[in-house]
Amino acid sequence: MINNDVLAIILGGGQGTRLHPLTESRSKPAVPIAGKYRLVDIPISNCINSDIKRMFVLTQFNSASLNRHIKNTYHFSFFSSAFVDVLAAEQTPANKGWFQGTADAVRQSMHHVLRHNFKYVLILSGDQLYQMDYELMLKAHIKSKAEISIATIPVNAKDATSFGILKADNKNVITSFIEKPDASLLPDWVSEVSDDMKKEGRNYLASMGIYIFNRDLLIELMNNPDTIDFGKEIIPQNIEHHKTLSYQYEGYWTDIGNIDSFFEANIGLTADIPKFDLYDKSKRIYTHARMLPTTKVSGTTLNKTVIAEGCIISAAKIEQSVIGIRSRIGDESTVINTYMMGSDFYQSLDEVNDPKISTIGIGARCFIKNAIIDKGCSIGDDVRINGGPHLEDIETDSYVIKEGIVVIKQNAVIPNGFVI
Ligand code: ADQ
Ligand code: ADP
Repeated sequence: MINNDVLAIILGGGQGTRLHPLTESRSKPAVPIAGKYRLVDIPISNCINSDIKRMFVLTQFNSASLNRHIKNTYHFSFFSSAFVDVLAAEQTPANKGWFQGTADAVRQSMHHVLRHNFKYVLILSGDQLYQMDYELMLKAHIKSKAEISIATIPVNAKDATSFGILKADNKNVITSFIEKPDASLLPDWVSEVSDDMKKEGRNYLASMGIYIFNRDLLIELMNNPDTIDFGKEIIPQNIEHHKTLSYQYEGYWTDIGNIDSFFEANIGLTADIPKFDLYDKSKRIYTHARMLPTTKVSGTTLNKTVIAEGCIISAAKIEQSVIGIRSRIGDESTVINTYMMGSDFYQSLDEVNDPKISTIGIGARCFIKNAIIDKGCSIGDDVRINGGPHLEDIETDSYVIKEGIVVIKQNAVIPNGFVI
């Protein structure tokens, strides 16, 4: 079993500024997605589905919700070597601060990683939505006798400037690589891609930020403390000296590193046939088994809406929205194009009826459009949140507006009649 030779390292995020305010009080891997999962469930599930069962999650800070989620979710047999370990940036005599970049994060974790037996390290990004069989990539890596492999995907010119762009020869060996090229450089970077991809204008081969390194090479590269990032330094500096394979993937893959793409990826789940398939039992996405009750809906018109377990809904209308676990939505409210994350717990009936305690969820007669509502928010009655490009970016104590998307911060209390 070649998979026993692999150890996965999931890069759980830098300081999380691009996903602010969702990362204000939790680490990025713990950000809730798709109504019931956490970001980290995606790469972990891909690993489990690829039969890779030893994983480290590197994160900048140790959030209670991430640790609780991992501990409550990923139980392996007593006799198995499988594990999911969270490694938070820690101060040691040699390292004084946070991870400076992706390679620095791996470097600072090497003393934990090297305690295990492995031949290959699979390095994964923690903020991407896709389902990929890493075993196929590993087989291609071994067959080609490469020392490094990079998963790659054809992208169009508009997206090319946000990624590492590369060229490969007819044996898929990478011959050149540039991290996030300036648009003026793009004409020189057109890569060989299939006719189907050309027809879609996807002429540039981008790195997906998914790497396989042979153990010895990784140890050697991590010995140089001056390189702090894979995309900016390690990859461009090493393709000439170490055979680097491009493993091309053409399935659905999206980077969800900022609020806009995070919102799009979630709302995308409400499409008739979502590009990210949560209903494929061979590519199951795992998460915490919460034993929640069924969702109760009364008097609501539902259209293109995904609703997680344990919700209590009596809204007038919900359209093109993802409604997360334990959400409450009150009478006559309308929710459109919104991702509501839900709540970590239920309030008791006494709490719900106590006027001194804010009720978690959305109250009565609200209108909510183009919003992300983080966990535990209490939105009063008659609140109007109408997100869209007409709104300017701002930040207040209880919400942030980014590119027209209104993000209500975790546990925020929005009073009756409030208008955004
Ligand atoms: P980016 O996505 O811009 O480009 P980066 O910000 O380094 O790269 O993030 C890669 C992954 O590592 C993300 O999951 C991120 O959250 C995490 N990460 C970032 N800094 C970290 C840190 N200090 N500690 C722990 N985790 C950290 C990269 C490559 C490009 C490639 C794209 C594909 O550099 O070449 O095209 O990924 O998305
Ligand atoms: P998830 O259900 O998304 O996996 P977590 O495991 O992170 O969430 O947290 C759910 C747990 O949060 C609940 O079981 C509950 O114990 C706890 N919790 C957090 N805040 C509160 C609170 N204010 N009151 C009661 N329980 C809380």
